[in-house]
Amino acid sequence: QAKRIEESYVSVERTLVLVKPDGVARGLTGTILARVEAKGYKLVQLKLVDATRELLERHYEEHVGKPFYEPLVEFMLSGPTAAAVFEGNRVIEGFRSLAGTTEPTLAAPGTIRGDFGRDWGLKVQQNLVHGSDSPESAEREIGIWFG
Ligand code: IDP
Repeated sequence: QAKRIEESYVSVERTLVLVKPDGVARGLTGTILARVEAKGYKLVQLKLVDATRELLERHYEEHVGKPFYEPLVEFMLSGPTAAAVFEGNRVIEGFRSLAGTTEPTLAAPGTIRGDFGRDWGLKVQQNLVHGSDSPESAEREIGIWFG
């Protein structure tokens, strides 16, 4: 464990954070971004985006064909998304820990999804935020949203 901590100590990364349309519509953009900043990560890019189907097809490439794919894309088309890039040591893992598990009903209290999200019936996809899950995904996703 000590070795792992030492090795990861210098892993400065960037991650793509999205405040999804439910978060923007509920007026939680500032609150959510403030939590990420308060944990100590540096905001390096930020914009509000009306995502297109083409952009979302690229972003959610790995989910094409899954039963939740089409409802997810429809949801992501329903309003603007706040797209941000945060930087810091192990920010990819750090943000995902802050976000909480995918299903907001089960996400731990203290996390973004746990504190502000819940199950809205069939709309499991409404879980407020997205965060890249690896350095490779982060590079790919930042390219998609910021060019
Ligand atoms: P993550 O956002 O927690 O990394 P992923 O498995 O990458 O979760 O799924 C991407 C997004 O797809 C989720 O954030 C959620 O919005 C949606 N999603 C995932 N699984 C389901 C599901 O079973 N039903 C509806 N939506 C889902």
